[in-house]
Amino acid sequence: MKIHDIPGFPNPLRVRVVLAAKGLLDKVDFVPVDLPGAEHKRPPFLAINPTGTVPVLELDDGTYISECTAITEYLDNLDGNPILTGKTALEKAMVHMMQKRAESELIDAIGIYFHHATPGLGEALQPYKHPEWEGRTYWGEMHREKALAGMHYFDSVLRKQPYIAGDFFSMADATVLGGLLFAFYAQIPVPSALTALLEWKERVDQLPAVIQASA
Ligand code: GTS
Repeated sequence: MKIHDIPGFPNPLRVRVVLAAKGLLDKVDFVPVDLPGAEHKRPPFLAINPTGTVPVLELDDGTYISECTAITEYLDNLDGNPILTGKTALEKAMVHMMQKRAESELIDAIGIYFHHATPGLGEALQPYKHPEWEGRTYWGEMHREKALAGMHYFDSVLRKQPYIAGDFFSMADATVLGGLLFAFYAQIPVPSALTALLEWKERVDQLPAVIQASA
């Protein structure tokens, strides 16, 4: 298997955590994609993922799977023992619900803020984001506020349970982790009052899968 991604970036981290948790890190080859150079917006990459984003999983038979959730489902179920996407009907529903919230209320909102209200990854990519770039956009700024509201929401969730979707580390935790990495790059600090979210971050940063994925 191959993973097309770029190390140290937020959405790629989500899948690297999954690979580490499943003991698959050394079973894949990583193919670097030049995001600052806008390689992912040109035809050869768009042929493998029309949405022009990383990560993408390439299987040995030539199948390409994009979207972190789809990649996670595949990897988590390969050995018939899903540990990140839920085992029971209720667990699966909770993981998917919280995972979707982690995307829409946090990591995707930060991505919009980063690419549309800041210079983002630089000049090569900017034409694909905001051709009339002159500065911050109201739309981009709104998503900074949305991401902050998302942080407050996940803090409230973590005041009641140890992990984002319940009592085990799941795909939803990996998404929030990627979101907070993105928040760091986008310079949106987690407010100090969000002690449950900050404590969760310290705790999951110590998990072997997260340490291995971030190495
Ligand atoms: N929903 C997608 C997924 O789950 O895979 C999101 C993927 C995504 O946005 N990836 C980012 C990307 O390719 C990488 S990162 O910024 O999170 O590190 N961005 C490129 C771009 O041009 O927006």
